[in-house]
Amino acid sequence: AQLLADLKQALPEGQFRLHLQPQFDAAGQLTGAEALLRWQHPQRGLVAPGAFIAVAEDSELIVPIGRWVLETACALLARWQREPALRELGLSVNVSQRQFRQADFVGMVGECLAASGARAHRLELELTESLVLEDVNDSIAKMHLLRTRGVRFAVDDFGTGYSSLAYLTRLPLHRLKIDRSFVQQLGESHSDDVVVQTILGMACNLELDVVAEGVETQQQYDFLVAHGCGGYQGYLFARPMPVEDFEALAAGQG
Ligand code: G
Ligand code: G
Ligand code: MN
Ligand code: NA
Repeated sequence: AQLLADLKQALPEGQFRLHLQPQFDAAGQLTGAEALLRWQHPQRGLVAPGAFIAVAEDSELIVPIGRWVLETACALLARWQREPALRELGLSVNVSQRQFRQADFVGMVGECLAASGARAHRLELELTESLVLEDVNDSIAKMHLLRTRGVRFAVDDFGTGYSSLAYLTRLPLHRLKIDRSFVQQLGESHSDDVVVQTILGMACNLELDVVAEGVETQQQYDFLVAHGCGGYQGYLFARPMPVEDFEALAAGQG
């Protein structure tokens, strides 16, 4: 209850931050980042979303919070457009189920893009399989509308859902993000090796890009490179970091 009361204050008090976790291609080039929400709590310090996203979702606070995340991400993209070292980078934003089901979700994203001047194709929205499947027709309709504007979509935590694969071909997708639970034991667990190789093969056939999440070891990375994975995110490369640190990293790479 105290958490909920504090959470209600967090947005008007300006206590939210975005941290960015870098993403790389197979050649080690920085390609962009995933935006990860953090709450700078006045007493508790920096709080990770695991501790409050569910509460925000249950209370519908996730709707204004999710809007703040998108506005902030679009403002960042617009600023990056003016910097040679940053202009090619993409930014991925997590979307919650309740936020996505809002009747005006498509319009809200459009407003964030228009107000900021961000180029839509630099923005990627991450949807989980379970979010998409919970109402496939609504999902497909909204995704197509946004896709028409240029916005890209990734399926987050891919492989953890119990979906039929048929739906994948009906969605205007750009990337699959291989869930880190499959990446963790690559090279040690035969079944995880098979799952990851299968996802990579399927993505190739469907002409989708892939990002492996939670890459922590050289062994995992070597396996993924050997099997043709194109995108990488994980502690082996970089942890989520404040925006300034990410921009410094990008400037150093460029
Ligand atoms: O670093 P990590 O603890 O940031 O994130 C934990 C979980 O919180 C992840 O599943 C991630 O998808 C989710 N998450 C992080 N940022 C956001 C956000 O801005 N919106 C939503 N809906 N979920 C987020
Ligand atoms: O569920 P989603 O994929 O949106 O959330 C990403 C989550 O994964 C964040 O909490 C982020 O901090 C975490 N994460 C990113 N890289 C790694 C990693 O290499 N190992 C672990 N254990 N977690 C990671
Ligand atoms: Mn994600
Ligand atoms: Na994920």
